[in-house]
Amino acid sequence: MDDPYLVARQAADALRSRFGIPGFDVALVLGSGWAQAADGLGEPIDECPLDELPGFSAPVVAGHGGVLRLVGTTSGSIAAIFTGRTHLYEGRGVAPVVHGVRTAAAAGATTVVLTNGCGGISHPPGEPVLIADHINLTGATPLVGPRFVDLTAVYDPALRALAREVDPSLADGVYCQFHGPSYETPAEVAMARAIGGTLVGMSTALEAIAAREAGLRVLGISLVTNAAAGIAAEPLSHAEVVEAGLAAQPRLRGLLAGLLERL
Ligand code: 8IG
Repeated sequence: MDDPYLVARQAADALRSRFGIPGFDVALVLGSGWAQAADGLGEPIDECPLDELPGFSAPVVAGHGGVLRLVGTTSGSIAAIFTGRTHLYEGRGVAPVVHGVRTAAAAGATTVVLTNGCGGISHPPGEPVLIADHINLTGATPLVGPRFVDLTAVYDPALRALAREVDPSLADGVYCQFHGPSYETPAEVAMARAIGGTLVGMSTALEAIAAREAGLRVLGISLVTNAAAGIAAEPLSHAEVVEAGLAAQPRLRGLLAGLLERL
């Protein structure tokens, strides 16, 4: 990708002219298991395939959509819902992974809600978990050069409090981002636990870093779709991922609806 910040501004400009809006306020990125929960949220404004915007490509994972949907919220803001994301394991590099976040910032957004489906170390499948902090185990970063971004409070404490107004029983988690696409070995999960991780996944941390660089407020919410490897007796399957996502829909929907009313 050319200068990724420039491409993000181009994508934001393309959005503005395509939708005839000055920008949007909130970006919501939907991970595995979240698409249905976000269906019909807010007042629909417009949508377009992501790959028709500069710098975006079509998604590769079944169950990850590839649409940017604009909706109006009851608080009067405009939310942009990204129904899919690019993952590091696709091999296109880090810039495409964080392009949505940078585009949101260039389009005037102040807040990004990053959701994902992940493996649970100390949370059961079907549980949504507020990300309190992350550990970036990818060996990658979206930042190049002397960009010494402070990551003391990546996941905004005020936004986390807001999420708990909506759903007071939300647990806190520490999300470990692995490169993927293979799931972890049991030894890797044991390592993640030993260093303080409670969730394992393949997204979110790199996007959160780029979001903080751009000055966005970040909220991260994981849906535990499976026990991490070695935590439960059975091996992992994609079917299990899909099933746990379905069972959690009502709770996720309530959470997203409540958040959109407040952001
Ligand atoms: I859904 O168990 C989902 N995504 N790394 N590990 C990792 N990513 C995941 C997992 C998991 N489940």
